[in-house]
Amino acid sequence: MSKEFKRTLITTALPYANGPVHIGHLAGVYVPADIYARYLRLKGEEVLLIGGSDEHGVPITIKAKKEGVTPQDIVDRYHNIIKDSFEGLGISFDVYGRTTSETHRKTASDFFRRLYDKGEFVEKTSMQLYDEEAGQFLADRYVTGTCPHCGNEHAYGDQCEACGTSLNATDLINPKSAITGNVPVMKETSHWYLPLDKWQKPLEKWILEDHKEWKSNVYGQCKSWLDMGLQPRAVSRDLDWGIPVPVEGADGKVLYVWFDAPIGYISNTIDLVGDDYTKWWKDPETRMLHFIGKDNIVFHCIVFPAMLMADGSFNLPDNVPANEFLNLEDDKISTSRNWAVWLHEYLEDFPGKQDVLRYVLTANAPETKDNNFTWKDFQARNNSELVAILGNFVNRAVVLTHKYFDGVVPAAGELQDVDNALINEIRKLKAEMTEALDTFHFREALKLAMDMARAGNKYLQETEPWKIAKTDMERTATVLNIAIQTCANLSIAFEPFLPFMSAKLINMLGEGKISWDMLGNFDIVPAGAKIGEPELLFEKIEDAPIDAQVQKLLDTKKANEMAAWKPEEVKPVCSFDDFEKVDIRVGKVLECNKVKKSKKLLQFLIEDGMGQRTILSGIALSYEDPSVLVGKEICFIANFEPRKMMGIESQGMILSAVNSDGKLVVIGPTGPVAPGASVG
Ligand code: B3M
Ligand code: ZN
Repeated sequence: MSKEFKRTLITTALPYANGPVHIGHLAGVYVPADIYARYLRLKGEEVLLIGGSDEHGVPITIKAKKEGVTPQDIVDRYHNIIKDSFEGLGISFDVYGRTTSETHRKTASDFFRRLYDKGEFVEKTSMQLYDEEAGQFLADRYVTGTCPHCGNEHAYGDQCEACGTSLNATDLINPKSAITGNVPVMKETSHWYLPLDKWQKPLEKWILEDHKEWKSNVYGQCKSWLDMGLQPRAVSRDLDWGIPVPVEGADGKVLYVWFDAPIGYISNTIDLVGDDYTKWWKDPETRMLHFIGKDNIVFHCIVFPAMLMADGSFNLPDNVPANEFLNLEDDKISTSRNWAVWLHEYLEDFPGKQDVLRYVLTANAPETKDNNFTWKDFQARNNSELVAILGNFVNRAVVLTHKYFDGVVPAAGELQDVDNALINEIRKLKAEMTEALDTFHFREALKLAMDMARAGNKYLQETEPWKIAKTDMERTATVLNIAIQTCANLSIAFEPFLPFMSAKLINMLGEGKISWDMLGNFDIVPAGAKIGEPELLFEKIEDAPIDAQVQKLLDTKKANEMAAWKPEEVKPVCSFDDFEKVDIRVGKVLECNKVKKSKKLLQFLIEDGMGQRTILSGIALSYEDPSVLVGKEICFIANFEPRKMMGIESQGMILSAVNSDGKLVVIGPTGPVAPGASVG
């Protein structure tokens, strides 16, 4: 932190309310923001965690059109799903608003009008893409085409997801309407532009000189934008879904979603604290942080700050700790391909296991580079870290205290080296954790918290209270007192990460209010206090629920492949005479076996009406058990030139077709036909 601040305003990217949230959103934005907010609250700092749904823009209208419902229906549905699932995971928003609220309409509208009145916009008439069939201008995701920077053929009119470049619809090569698939025409329209070029110098100073401490992925993206030179950006659109441009004669024009959405952070603050919002947005002693994913960097570091600079009365963000992306089972998470773990489904499938997901997503957080989530890793981290290290330590400490002291925390006597070593270790880890949390290194901080539990286990291993209890109750009392204080330390250290576990532990130990200051203390639970019955903090996850999740993903992959499957193109015309040359017959399979030493070949013995013949076919990989074909009637080419393979002569060719899995399926008549019958 470069400056002393009195309070912190934390914003989290407003997810589009066109679908539920998935683990990629969580790992990139919401879990880290929640960890940080909880950490600051533990430190007793004044903090607000602001969230909400982004309910305007083309992603919403496209989804509505697809389903044949109104955009309002879509946002009502998903806003509630998203809000409930965040709550279910313990994301501790102080407010979770929506950009269709009246407060937001007014706040965004007034913001635009202030800038308009100050002459901060340039009104420009230009040629834009227009879909004549749909009767609509095409901007943002209404148009796809080839990215001029990287050649990705599926770039959107506002952004290329392959290279991350932010685009104008007219930049796309070979543009196509996402509504009708038509090639758009050019039509004149006028819009208001925010001249980002005007803010180039102040932005360069603010980011490149004054915020060298920003994460290198964020700083680097900003630098490359600034180096390219900023261009004016349109802040209005020709759409019927959004906040109307508050200027006379602007009928049919709404604010560009990326103009209104970040103002949503302000509106949601107003919804929470009313006029007091100025304290959070305008007092220079307030620090603002934007938690976002890497695809939103330019909007939060360049466009929104330029809007704030143009207004002149708001604070700029102090930091934008953006994350990279999380992949799922080595594949890019995708809403449209349904390749995701959806939060609301996770909460249903794994009730009471919110902390497991929070743990795994933090341990694999894509802080510096893209990272990967796999269900096997999820299971392993639960079983070998949460259960075997953290849960095991707490359970042993609590069970032993019950066993030897009836659950009453014994008083500690004189400390020995081993005791002091543990205390010092926990204090050292606290200092390292604090440093990691202050610099947004949440993975590292979580690892250090787990090291505290590891130190606790090592301590019990070294002191063996179950052995000394046989001879020395005084020493046992000291060891278990320290073990219980270590548990109390864990309830604090883990609170930002695993709030459900922490609440359970605090309750079990009968702790009062906890704070970050107390971390490192060894008198948190007073001697003489009665602690609760031991309760397991985590339970082992067996293979079955994990296999079920993996199967769900395999099913998705299959469904996607089927949807993407297209028949081959029809070959050039074949004359009747040509066709007549091919003698296709029905045969009955008498025997069918794999050919020894060949992976691909099956050997058929066919009854062909005239006798029997052997045919080899390269379909063994598609038939694990070739005997299923015995007795079946199949079609084969009877006059196919005989060929020798693996020392066996093949007298014909079995007909087969490829299914969507790429497997070959043998073709036969649909009713009884005598062997030898001609097909034609
Ligand atoms: N809704 C984009 C997104 O969901 C956008 C973020 C707005 S933050 C003000 O990635
Ligand atoms: Zn690109």
